[in-house]
Amino acid sequence: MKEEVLSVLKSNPGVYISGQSLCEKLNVSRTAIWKYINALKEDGYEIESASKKGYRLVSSPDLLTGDEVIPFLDTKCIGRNYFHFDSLESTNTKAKELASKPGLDGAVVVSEEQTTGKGRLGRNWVSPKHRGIWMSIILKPDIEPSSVPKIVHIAAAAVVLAMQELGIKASVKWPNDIILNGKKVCGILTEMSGEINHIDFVVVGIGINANLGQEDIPQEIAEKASSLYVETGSAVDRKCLAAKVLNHFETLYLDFLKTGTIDASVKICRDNSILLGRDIRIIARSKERKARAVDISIDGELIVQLEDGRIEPISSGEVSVRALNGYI
Ligand code: BT5
Repeated sequence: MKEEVLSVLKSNPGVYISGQSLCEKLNVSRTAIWKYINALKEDGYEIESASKKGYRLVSSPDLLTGDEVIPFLDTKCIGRNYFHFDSLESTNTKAKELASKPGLDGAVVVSEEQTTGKGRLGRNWVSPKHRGIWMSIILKPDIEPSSVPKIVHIAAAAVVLAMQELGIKASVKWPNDIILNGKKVCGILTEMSGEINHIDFVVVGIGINANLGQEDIPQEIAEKASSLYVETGSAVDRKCLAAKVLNHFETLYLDFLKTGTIDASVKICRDNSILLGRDIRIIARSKERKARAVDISIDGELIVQLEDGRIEPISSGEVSVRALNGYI
C-alpha cells in the first residue's frame, strides 16, 4: 500500500493531494495514510504536509528500489519482477537462489551494496553502499548452453548504449569490461546453471561504478578502476542509468532470441571496442601470449593475430586480456 501512496504522489508532481482523496483512491483510513506517509519519509522521501491541503512529494531518495527504477523501464519482461535489497553478499548469489522459482525469467535483483561482490574466476568486486549499480538479471532462455557466453556481449552493448544516452562515451574491453578514460567503470559476470544440453538459468551480473568517489576505490585497484563520477565530474542518476541498461538489454536480448544471432550487440561492441587494432596479452590460466586484436566475430569471439602471423579466435571463457604494458 505504501507503494500505491507513493505512486499517487508521484503522478501528481509538486501538487498537494488531500488526505481525503488518498483515502478514497486507496480505500483505506486517514490513519493508515498517515502511517504510510511516515514510512515513506523513513525511506528517505521528502513529503510536505500542510493542513487542509494534504501531502506533496518534494523529493525522492537516491535509491534503486522498484518504486524508483520501474517507472523508467520500457521493457516487457526484464525487470518486471524486481527485487531490491539494502545489502547483499552478492546479487548474483541471490539471483541464483531465486532463479529456480517459476515465473522469474527476466527478474532483476538489485542491492545498494554488496559485502562480497564477485568478479570472474573467484575475484572480488568492490561494491560500496549507494554508490554504484549492483544488479543481476535472471534469464531462462531456450538456447544451447554453448551460446550462453554470447550474452556477455549483449550486456556490454547495453551498458555502452545506456551510458551514451547520458552523454558518456565509454568503450568495451572485450569481453566483460567497460572502460572510461582508460579505467574500468563496469564489469559483467555471467553465470549459468544447467546440464550439457539444457539451461536451467543464466544470471547476468552487472556492476557499474556510478558515483564512487576516489575514496571509495581501494588503493590496490585505483590504477585501473574508476567511476563515472570521478571521470566526468558529475554524479549520475543511478535509477535512470539502471533502467536504461535494462531497456537496452531487453531490446538486444529479444533480438538474440528471435534471430539466434548477436549481430546487433557485436556491432556495438566492435564500434566501441578499446582493443581492436591494439597489441595485447592473452592470459589463459598462467600462460601468456602476445597478439594483436583484429576483430570480434559474429559469435563474439575476439579474433587475434599471433606473433607468428596465425589468426585465431579467442572465446571469452577463461581468458583475460591486457594491453602490452598495464591493464589497458
Ligand atoms: C568482473 O570481473 O569485471 C565482473 C564484475 C561483476 C560485478 C557484478 S556486480 C553485480 C553482480 N553481483 C556480483 O557479485 N557480481 C556482479 P573481473 O573481470 O574478474 O574483474 C574483477 C577485478 O576487477 C578484480 O580482481 C579487481 O582487480 C577489479 N575490481 C574489483 N572491484 C572493482 C570495481 N568496483 N571497479 C573496477 N574494478 C574492480
